[in-house]
Amino acid sequence: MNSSGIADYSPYNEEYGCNIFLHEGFPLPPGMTVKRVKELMEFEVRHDDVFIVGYPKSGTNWMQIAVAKMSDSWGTCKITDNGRVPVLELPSRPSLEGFEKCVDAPSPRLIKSHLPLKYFPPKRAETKCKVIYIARNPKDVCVSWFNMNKAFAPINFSLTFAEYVERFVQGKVFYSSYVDHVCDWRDLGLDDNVLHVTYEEMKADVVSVLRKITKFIGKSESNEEVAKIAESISFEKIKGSREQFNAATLDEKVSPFLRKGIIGDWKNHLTVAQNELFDKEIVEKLKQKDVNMIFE
Ligand code: PPS
Repeated sequence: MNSSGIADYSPYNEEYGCNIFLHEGFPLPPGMTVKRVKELMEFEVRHDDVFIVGYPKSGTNWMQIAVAKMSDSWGTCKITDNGRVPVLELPSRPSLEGFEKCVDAPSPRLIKSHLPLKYFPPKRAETKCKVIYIARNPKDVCVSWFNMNKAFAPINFSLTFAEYVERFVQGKVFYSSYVDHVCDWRDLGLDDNVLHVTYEEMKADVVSVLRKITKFIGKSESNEEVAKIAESISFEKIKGSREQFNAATLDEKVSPFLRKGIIGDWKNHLTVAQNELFDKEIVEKLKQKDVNMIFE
């Protein structure tokens, strides 16, 4: 293990342009291991667990801060050093609460994950646990994630934006294909205890989304309390309290973790050709599955 906590057994991979852990060819973040995958397959999901799940850079931290504020009794937040929500699949390290904190935590647990359905603990389906799945349009996700990869020194990221876009549309990035991630989770609905929300909905009307969530997780927040939470998690407010975020050690001079927080930043980055590639390889495939995203 090197000083960053990134495992040495996730070596640099030329094709991916960074350190990466490939599980039977499937790209997972460095720090994950064969042992961790096995642990996830056996992870004891509890009936009162609430999971926040989303492809990276979809607004999962924003969501976790909101949901954490909906109750004082989340066991996971209590046992973390600073009340943050642990990330299921990642190893705990000084800058990030991970798997070990999830296992140890008393109920009810609030847990975050970026895992695609096929790596998510299968015991989910046997319990009444709840999953809030947050999706964000893939063009903004790609821009946001490129910037985070650049700022995360331990992964030795070496790609230009153009090279990253090519890999993103092919699913050759951490957690693999955006389309598969969103569509596989989208196959599950309220009957499976999965609530779907989007980053763009949160931007348009955060109060409505939070009301939907309180109902879903069975909290009886008043309209006034929901409005108060909404106000306290605005981009400007939480940018000023970075410690609430469970994010890896980033060189924030390269790119801040709370970067822009807007819809449509992709327009400042994608060329016409790259935009067409996105439309062909991602947007069309999503539409075929009835998944329509908001891009501006
Ligand atoms: S991570 O690292 O994968 O867990 O990132 P995640 O938290 O899922 O997504 C990070 C992006 O969400 C933006 N963000 C917000 N946008 C609007 N309002 C609020 N309150 C907010 N909080 C976080 C964050 O800035 C990242 O997007 P970009 O486009 O990079 O700014």
